Amino acid sequence: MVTDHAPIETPPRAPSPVHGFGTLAVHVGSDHDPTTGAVIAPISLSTTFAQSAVGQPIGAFEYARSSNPNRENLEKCIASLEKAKYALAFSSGSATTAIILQSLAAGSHVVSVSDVYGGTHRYFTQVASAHGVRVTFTPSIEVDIEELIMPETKLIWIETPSNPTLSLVDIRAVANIAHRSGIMVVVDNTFLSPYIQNPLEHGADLCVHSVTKYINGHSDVIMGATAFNSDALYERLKFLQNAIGAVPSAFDCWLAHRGVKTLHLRARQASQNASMVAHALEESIHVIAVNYPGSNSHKQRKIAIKQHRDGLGGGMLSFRIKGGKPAAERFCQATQIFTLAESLGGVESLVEVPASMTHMGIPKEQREAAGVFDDLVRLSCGVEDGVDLVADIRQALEKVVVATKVTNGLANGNGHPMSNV
Ligand code: P1T
Repeated sequence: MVTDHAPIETPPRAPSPVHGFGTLAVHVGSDHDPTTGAVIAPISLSTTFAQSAVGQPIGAFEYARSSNPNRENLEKCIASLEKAKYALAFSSGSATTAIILQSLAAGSHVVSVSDVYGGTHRYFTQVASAHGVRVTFTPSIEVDIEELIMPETKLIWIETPSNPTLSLVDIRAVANIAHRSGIMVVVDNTFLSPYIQNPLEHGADLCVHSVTKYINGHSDVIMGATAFNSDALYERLKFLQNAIGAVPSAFDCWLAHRGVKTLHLRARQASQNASMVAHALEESIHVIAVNYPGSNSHKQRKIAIKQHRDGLGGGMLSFRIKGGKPAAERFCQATQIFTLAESLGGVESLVEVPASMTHMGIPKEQREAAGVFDDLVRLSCGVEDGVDLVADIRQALEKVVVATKVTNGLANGNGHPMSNV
């Protein structure tokens, strides 16, 4: 297009660490377009970029698997929010996990917390071994890390809070021990988002996200990312990003970048809602136990206070319902605002039964050792009105109790409904 206008001079908009989270979320990687002044970046669909001479691209880009303007903008933004030097985006959270594991040499050993996302467990137990990486799981990593470390141990994998029991790990305590032996610590920060926790500030070497969840926040993108400070890691992971090619599309990067601009608002609201729901569940006679790191009843509340922004608990919680697996399943069908579905971290509230859904692939014995019983219900609180979510939970609990009474009455064959809840 021929234009009379000279490129618009954009004032320096360099993000600075002195800016707060919301300012960084809105502005980093979001420079005005230098030729049109567009406030929002266009979606760069081109797969390839012209070169003026062989090996001399006109701009900063060559081929879109290697890098793309939208991906670069999003990566810059995620890096700033995780207080990291670098971030790299991948086609899913699972691809991010796979690439970090593949960056290890054959023969390497990994120590992981037992309570991890079912897909992470599946990769560790069924895929990593194929390229010579062995994983040992532990339910109490702060206690037994020293005895689990071997000469071949190269990585410690932590999920804090864990999916789905919301157990916490003291990142600093583990990192101090790991670093003495030159071992890297990875923290999957998906459940809290960078708004509530920045693992690198607590000593982690890499922070991992399923961007699919809070960072994108609108349940319409599958993506993953990792953030870190090491130049050597950047070289290695950037190489693997291109060599393996598990990269997100430009459109998805654009969507996730739009989504992350409101992360601070969504995370605060989701956390406030989860806290209200956790309180209501704790008061209910139909509930055995509630796992919510924002509650004073959480057994590791002190870690939450140390590691989470303002001690916030985040938008995720889980609870054991009285009446076993049937009650858990009925509860998920009885909610009217919470949708029965896998995933989490979107603006809409979701409910699921991990033992039968997201964590079904983990053998029952191992699952239960990590606290994932058949009666465990997981909630992802969205950004709806908290009072409506509480009312929805209460009515669903009541419905389950009535259904349980009727079922038990019939099962007894005595015509007199009996409650075991
Ligand atoms: O779905 P994907 O973007 O590949 O992310 C995988 C992943 C990694 N880490 C954690 C802590 C996760 O929760 C997930 C995905 N979890 C779900 C789909 C779920 O419903 O728990």
